Amino acid sequence: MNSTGELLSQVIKGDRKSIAKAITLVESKKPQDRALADDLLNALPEPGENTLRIGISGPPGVGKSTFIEAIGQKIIEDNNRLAILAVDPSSTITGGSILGDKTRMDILSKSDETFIRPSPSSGNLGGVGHATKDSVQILESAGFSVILIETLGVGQAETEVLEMTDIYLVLLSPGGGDELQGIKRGIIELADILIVNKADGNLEATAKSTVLDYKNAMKLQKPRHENWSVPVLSISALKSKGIDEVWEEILNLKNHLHSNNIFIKNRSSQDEKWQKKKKKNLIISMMESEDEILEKIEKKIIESDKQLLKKFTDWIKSIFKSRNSQ
Ligand SMILES: Nc1nc2c(ncn2[C@@H]2O[C@H](COP(=O)(O)OP(=O)(O)OP(=O)(O)O)[C@@H](O)[C@H]2O)c(=O)[nH]1
Ligand SMILES: [Mg+2]
Repeated sequence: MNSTGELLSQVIKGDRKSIAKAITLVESKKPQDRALADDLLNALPEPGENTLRIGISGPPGVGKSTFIEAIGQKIIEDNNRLAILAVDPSSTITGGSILGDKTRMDILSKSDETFIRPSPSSGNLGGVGHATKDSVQILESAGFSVILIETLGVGQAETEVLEMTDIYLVLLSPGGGDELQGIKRGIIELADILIVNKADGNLEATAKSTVLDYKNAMKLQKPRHENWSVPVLSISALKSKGIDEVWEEILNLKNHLHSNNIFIKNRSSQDEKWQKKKKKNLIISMMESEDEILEKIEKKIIESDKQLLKKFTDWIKSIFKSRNSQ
């Protein structure tokens, strides 16, 4: 059996080391790994519809990891195997993974039913890696039924996570408008469930009034899914308060998406976009890795029309120049 086949069978058996190895392989940008990664991805079983992919977004320090630790335990109690992709923006600097989250997810990191994958965000602000959706597919093949993806609600991250999840949660702090919380207005419009965290101690009353503010704001807004009005809940992730209610709303929405055929439509349009994006990235990385590509085009492909060739080459060069100067 070739090495990809062996790796795949270990992944399907749920072997943790092999799952980690497979994710590292699809994250790799080395050309020799890319071919193996494609083999692996093509050989993975078709993802089933009975899994749930949940995006968790919110400003830095709002309590996303603490919330995952709390709701993760509920998810496991409900007979799920749970995988967490936590993309850590600070690891961009060290290139490594997180220590903080290991301690913030103390119980989950010791659970046999949980797999936590902290990924460096590779300079991608907000932190969704180029391989996050492929990693989800690997995790589902390994038998994980709920996948949580933690990201910052900044930059491109929110739309990228939206394009690879079934349900999108946004966490907010008590008090302060969106601007004060350092997040874009847009992120609230994308939320399926809004959660005001840290409703404990002397922030509890502020959290309650923040919930009312957001409930009022949501009334003016068209929900992302037909006949789904976005619940606004207050919780304390630290004290595990209100967590059951969040899980209940997640399951309500899951049923709503399934019974209205939205779930499957959403997934297939996401797959289509992902494939397109991967092809585009492949072309760009080929162009970038192959220094002489423009000369090759010049010599081999468009030899017949020198004028056209010059225009084409200048155009490509100008694109790269403007990209590099941004
Ligand atoms: N009082 C209170 N503090 C909380 C709560 N949830 C999280 N915190 C605290 O807020 C700080 C940040 O929590 P994290 O869970 O790391 O927040 P995060 O959103 O994952 O942070 P980043 O990943 O760095 O963006 C920690 O000191 C937590 O203990 C809560 O419900 N109540
Ligand atoms: Mg975190």
